[in-house]
Amino acid sequence: MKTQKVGFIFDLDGVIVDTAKYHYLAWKKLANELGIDFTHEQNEMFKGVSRKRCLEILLDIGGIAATKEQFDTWMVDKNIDYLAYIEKMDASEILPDVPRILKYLKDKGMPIALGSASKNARPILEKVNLLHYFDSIVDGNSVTKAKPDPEVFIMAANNLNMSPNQCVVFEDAVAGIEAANNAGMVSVGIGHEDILVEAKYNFQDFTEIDNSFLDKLLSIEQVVK
Ligand code: B16
Ligand code: MG
Repeated sequence: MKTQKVGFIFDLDGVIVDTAKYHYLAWKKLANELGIDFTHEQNEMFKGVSRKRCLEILLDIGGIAATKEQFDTWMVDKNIDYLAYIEKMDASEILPDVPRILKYLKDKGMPIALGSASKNARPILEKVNLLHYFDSIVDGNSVTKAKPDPEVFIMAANNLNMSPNQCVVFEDAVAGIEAANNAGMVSVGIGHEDILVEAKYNFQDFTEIDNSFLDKLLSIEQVVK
């Protein structure tokens, strides 16, 4: 099969590792301190969303009006708790078959980037020992606009020297799939297809992605539309 160079952009939380459970525990602790109940269902709204936006949503849920100082303090408090969980992470927390996919693409010489809303993306990739696969890291420290704005993925494509229509994005959040589509990239949803309805392709997880699907993405007719 004829192959071309394709840029592969991975989201972090929910795609490479399940850090949502740690975000949840840290947000729940803060919520409870503020007298707010915070459920797993509500945590769904936080996936792929920036830390600042998460706190705004949480305060809305609790009907709490915060001063700027309180807001900033709570952002820091939440992150300190979250980082305590991250500190204990290791390679056992990588989601199934992610290393297989990264290795396959790397061996084929494909450029690989991270496109995440998290400001903690780099230390997490270091902790789970996957940082070396990535040619570029675009994260919450680099972007000004949150998904579904395509900024994060466009920046990743630029860093990889690829045009958007030569890039594939793996995402678990609705806003992330929208961002990939808005960027003019091929979106691959990782998660429930009834939630990620806008994704061009959908898989429950990476164990469902075989080499022939990756090869299909590497064939000129399939990727560039
Ligand atoms: P941080 P992703 C996102 O990661 C998480 O899904 C979201 O829940 C979190 O609020 C956001 O990162 C910011 O994370 O507090 O570490 O900066 O899915 O975009 O990789
Ligand atoms: Mg995600």
